Amino acid sequence: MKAYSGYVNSGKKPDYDKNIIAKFYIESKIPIKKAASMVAAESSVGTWTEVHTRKKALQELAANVFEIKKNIIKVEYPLELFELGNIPQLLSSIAGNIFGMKEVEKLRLLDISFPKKYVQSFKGPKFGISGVRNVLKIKDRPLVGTIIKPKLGLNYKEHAKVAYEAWVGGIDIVKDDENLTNQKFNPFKKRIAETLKMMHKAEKETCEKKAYMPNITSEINEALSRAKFVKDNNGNYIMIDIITTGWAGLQTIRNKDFGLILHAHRAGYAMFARNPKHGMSMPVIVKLSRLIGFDQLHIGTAVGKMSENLQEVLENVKFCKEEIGLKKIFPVCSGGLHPGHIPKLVKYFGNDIVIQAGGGIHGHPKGTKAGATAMRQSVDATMKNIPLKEYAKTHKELNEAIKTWGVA
Ligand code: CAP
Ligand code: MG
Repeated sequence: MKAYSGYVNSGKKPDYDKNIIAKFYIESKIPIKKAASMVAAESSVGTWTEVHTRKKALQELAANVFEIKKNIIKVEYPLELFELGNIPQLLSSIAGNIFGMKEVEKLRLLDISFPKKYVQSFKGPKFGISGVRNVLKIKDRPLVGTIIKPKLGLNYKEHAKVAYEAWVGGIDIVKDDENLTNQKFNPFKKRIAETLKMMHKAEKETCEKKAYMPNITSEINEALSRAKFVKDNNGNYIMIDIITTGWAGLQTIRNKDFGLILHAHRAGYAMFARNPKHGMSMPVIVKLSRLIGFDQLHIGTAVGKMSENLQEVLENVKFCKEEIGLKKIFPVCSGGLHPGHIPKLVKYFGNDIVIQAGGGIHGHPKGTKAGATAMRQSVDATMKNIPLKEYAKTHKELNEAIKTWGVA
């Protein structure tokens, strides 16, 4: 092994039970085998030139490229390279310098598989799908949520009132939008206190459990104190923008173990996840979020306003639920959705999903409460296998929604 060479050995069988295995897409002007060796070297123990300080022992810590199939490479990383329980360090290795190397023109981290010992060094989801269903007392139908719109600008009383309308209309979960935190026009503490008051009022009137996801995104100590405020005010969820908060911050929040359901908003993920030939795939973000311990995560819709196609969203859903020694987490479908989308979403992704609509509820011709009712009616029709247009004949709010946006 010299400088960047000698990190490719397809004869060495990987040990998936013991080590971390990463799968990359790679493009380079130099031969792929050489570029792959550079990636494995730079992301484990190597650098561009031989160093006299190299010890023989380094051999055991060196990453190994064990498979090259056209532009797809698989690299085995000895687990000892990593600090257990430390996501930032993991990513500084296998999602760090290698993305900026001159010779490596395109690189995408497609998937990572973790051995049990690494998975067990994280808290993982506290609730997961079954735990969230227990809290909300919703046995098997999809959960329905809304995002208060307009995303910014309402004052805290208006915010709470819109939330109340959505809850009494039939929505289970109300969330803050990704860029609403603690602005002058809607201070965090006033919003949370007032909106939780409205939530408890709606629960009494509907005899249904309701949920509110306040957005605590901010400098991490402030985020922690906001989470504590939600807990002290009998909240049941918190929502965090995971990309702008950063992986270290997410671990801090989870490790505090507030006993609140954690909802992961992924605003900004597309900066590095959207280009199919460069960056980090959404499945990797799903796995990292599960390791850290989120209970719910936005994963796309395939039918709404965001860019992912059906194949991509199905893969994201698969990684929310695959058996990796952690609780399964709720895939959240959101973005450009309305009541007419629900049958297709359930057909594609099953009942264990959270379906959220912002404009698709608050844009209903008869307002928020009717929009919420239309969403619930669409879920009810889907659960009874009744075509929406049929069900709409006897459910006016759904009928008005279909007239406005149609059935997908
Ligand atoms: C949806 C939303 C969500 C997006 C995020 C928005 O509002 O509140 O942030 O769903 O996208 O601000 O766009 P609408 P993703 O229902 O009015 O579209 O879930 O793909 O991360
Ligand atoms: Mg939003």
